[in-house]
Amino acid sequence: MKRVITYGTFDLLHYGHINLLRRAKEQGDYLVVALSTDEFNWKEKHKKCYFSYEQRKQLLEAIRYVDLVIPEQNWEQKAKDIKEYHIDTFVMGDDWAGKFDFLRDEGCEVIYFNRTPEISSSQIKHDFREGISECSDMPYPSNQRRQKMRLFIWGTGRLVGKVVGKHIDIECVEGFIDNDTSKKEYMGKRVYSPNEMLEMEYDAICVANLYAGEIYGQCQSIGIDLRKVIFLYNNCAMQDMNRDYGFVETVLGREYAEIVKKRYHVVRGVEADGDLFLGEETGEYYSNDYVRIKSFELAVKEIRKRKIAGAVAEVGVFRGEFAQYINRAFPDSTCYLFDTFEGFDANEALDELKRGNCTNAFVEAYKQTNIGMVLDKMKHLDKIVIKQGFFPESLDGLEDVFIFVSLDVDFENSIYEGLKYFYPRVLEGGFIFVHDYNSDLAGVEKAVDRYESEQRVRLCKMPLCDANGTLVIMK
Ligand code: C2G
Repeated sequence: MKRVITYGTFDLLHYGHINLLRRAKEQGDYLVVALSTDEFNWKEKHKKCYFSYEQRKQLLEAIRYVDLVIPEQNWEQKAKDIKEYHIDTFVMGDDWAGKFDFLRDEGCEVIYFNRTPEISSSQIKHDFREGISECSDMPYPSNQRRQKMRLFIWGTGRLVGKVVGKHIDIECVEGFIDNDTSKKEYMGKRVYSPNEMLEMEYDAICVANLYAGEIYGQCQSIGIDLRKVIFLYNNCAMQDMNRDYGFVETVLGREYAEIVKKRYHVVRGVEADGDLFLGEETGEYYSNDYVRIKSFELAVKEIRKRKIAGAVAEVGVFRGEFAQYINRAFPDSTCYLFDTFEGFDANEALDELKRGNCTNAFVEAYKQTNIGMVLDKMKHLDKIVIKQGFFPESLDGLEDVFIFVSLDVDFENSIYEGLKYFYPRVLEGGFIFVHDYNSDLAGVEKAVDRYESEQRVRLCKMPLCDANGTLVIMK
């Protein structure tokens, strides 16, 4: 018996899916369909299905080509499934062409079939939203209907050249929009002012310039329907302004929609996926400290490029929110975690309170931690060395060389002692992140200034715009 497998969401089951399943079954005698669970779809594909997993499973099981439906819960399960279900052939639509070739190493044939053109679950949702239907009295086949989509491009500058002709054919463009009313015609099409658009019928407006923020506000104030506006660039800092990627995909197609989706991040990280840290799940703390963690990820990339080896450390671990990323980024490095794990040194805290560098509430809050809570967050436990106590006494004669250190001890004296011990021991190409340098914890910046003047060194410094004003020191 020849066994075949394929994977998918199969939401709003349509003839494109059926074509795929039919051709998949033709490859063998037994077809397994790995159906994306609702959680997997939401977390990994940012897709909200119309039908639940159980409903989609019920529909698939009613199809005569399908012999077994199993859950798809993560991207990595394919190799295991092939073994577990003794699969001979893996099949996908060619929008995934090349993505799963590695499965051939499992001794499995990999086939990509042409997608059935222009139909997709997101297209169906869009059409129903717009009251368009395949069997309407208008005899347009859906691809012509797309060309009948009244699509406008906002912008007449250099970025338009990167979009039109490459991702959107000019014959699909009804016209252009520009605030510069002196522009009347562009690429052979009429140029409208934003206010003129209020009199126009439009299905989609693609903003192809770097003024997403201003244009978003302008649409809001003059009454352009933001549900139909797609920001192709610069679509925002932390929150993607494009609201419905089903609509974006309908207008732009899946491939270009994916490109646009990856553009919105503050920092184009290693994978520019925004919600992954070095390609892995990030955990809920991530979005609270996005810029520091994403900057750290880029520092990790630089350290790895330099191929330097050494230990890593954090002084001032608290609950391990940042230390977890350090440990994950350097799985081969000893990771020293310095903290009392019971709160600040009472004398130093008293001193900082007197100097007005912090408040009682601040001091109290930092007692809420313990070693177990920290270790629970660590991925490479075997690399963790707990150094409990007050710094620098907790060094306890430690000698090592470092490639990354995080100093997050909030108070002047501890930061100063941290720089004094670690800076000379960080290898060239290594980094120190000093947390709270630009914050209301005034002792931190004083410590750095004091270290530079007393040690007569000029540090290579780069302040970050993250939540707590981290200072990056490069060696
Ligand atoms: N498909 C097709 N023609 C269409 C639409 C979809 O051939 N008009 C194919 C897709 O290429 C895919 C399968 O039908 O092979 C299921 O499509 P989706 O539900 O969109 O699958 P997707 O969300 O891309 O999930 O791990 C792989 C993913 O789970 C695939």
